[in-house]
Amino acid sequence: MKILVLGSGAGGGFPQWNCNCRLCAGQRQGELSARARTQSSIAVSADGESWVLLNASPDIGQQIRSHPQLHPRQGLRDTPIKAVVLMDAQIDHVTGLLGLREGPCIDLYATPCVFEDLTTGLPLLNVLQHYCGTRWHMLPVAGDQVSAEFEIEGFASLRFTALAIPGKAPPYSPHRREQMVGDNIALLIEDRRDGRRLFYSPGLAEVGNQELRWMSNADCLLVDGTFWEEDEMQRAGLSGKTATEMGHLPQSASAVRTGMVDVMRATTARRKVLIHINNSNPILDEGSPQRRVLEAHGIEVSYDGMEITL
Ligand code: HKS
Ligand code: ZN
Ligand code: ZN
Repeated sequence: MKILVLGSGAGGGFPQWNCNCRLCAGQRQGELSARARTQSSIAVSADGESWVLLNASPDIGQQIRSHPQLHPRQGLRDTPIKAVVLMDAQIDHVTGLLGLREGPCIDLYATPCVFEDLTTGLPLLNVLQHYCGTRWHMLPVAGDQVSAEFEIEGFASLRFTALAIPGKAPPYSPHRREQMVGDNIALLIEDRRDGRRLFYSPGLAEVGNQELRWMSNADCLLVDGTFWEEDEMQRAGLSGKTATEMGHLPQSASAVRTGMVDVMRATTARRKVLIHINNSNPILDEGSPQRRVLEAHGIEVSYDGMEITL
């Protein structure tokens, strides 16, 4: 299985257009050793020819342009992107669908909650009916069904499993205030040819026993790297909200919970990689002490253009 990191940043990317924090300003001035990052999305392939997009970032145009694997090959109009799977309905994960409007009808895989949000609060799919249109593939993760196995046509060797994870519906969602099963999923992708598994979860609010079991079964983890600390945004004067309130488990442990670093250390995955990194996160600075901590535990920080072969 091949994995392309198209974008490794959280919403707003890095540096964020309106942000003058130490990291954003430092990156702009060239004072930090820190790469710019687009908003998160990855592409997965079994054969290196056909690709599935996991989330569709608002930066999709730039992301496709800078990855030759995703360029048209045969014929006048063509794309190797055969399907899109959505992990949630957040703006930074779905608005790239509009950027695919010039192409063929989009084969779209998502939960009932996400299809609902994208036809009500943020009616992207209604809009797309006037362009390429979308073919809906419902992932039955809702109510008491917390996981669903599925296949994607053209990717015969890949076995996908969608897993309900704790999280929130987007701010614009009609049911923002009452969490529902299916608002957020993680994905486990196994290549039947060699049994290798990827666990992908760019927005993970909490790692319970179930999540830890799924993570322990993976060869590669590509998980929520949004915040280093619970009160990172508050301490930098950027926001009043904590990581928990925003639906992201920080990498550091806090008084009340284990952090993502310790969670990853408890697993045996060969690759442990962070994605969806917010502009406020000190791990963006390659010279930071936080980056040394990650290195000491064999944890990688993904970057735009990173390629992983499992
Ligand atoms: C900034 C943003 C922070 C940010 C927050 C979240 C909150 C939101 C919600 C996120 C993201 C970036 N870049 N989605 O101000 O620095 O309230 O539901 O997902 O990508 S979480
Ligand atoms: Zn986000
Ligand atoms: Zn910033």
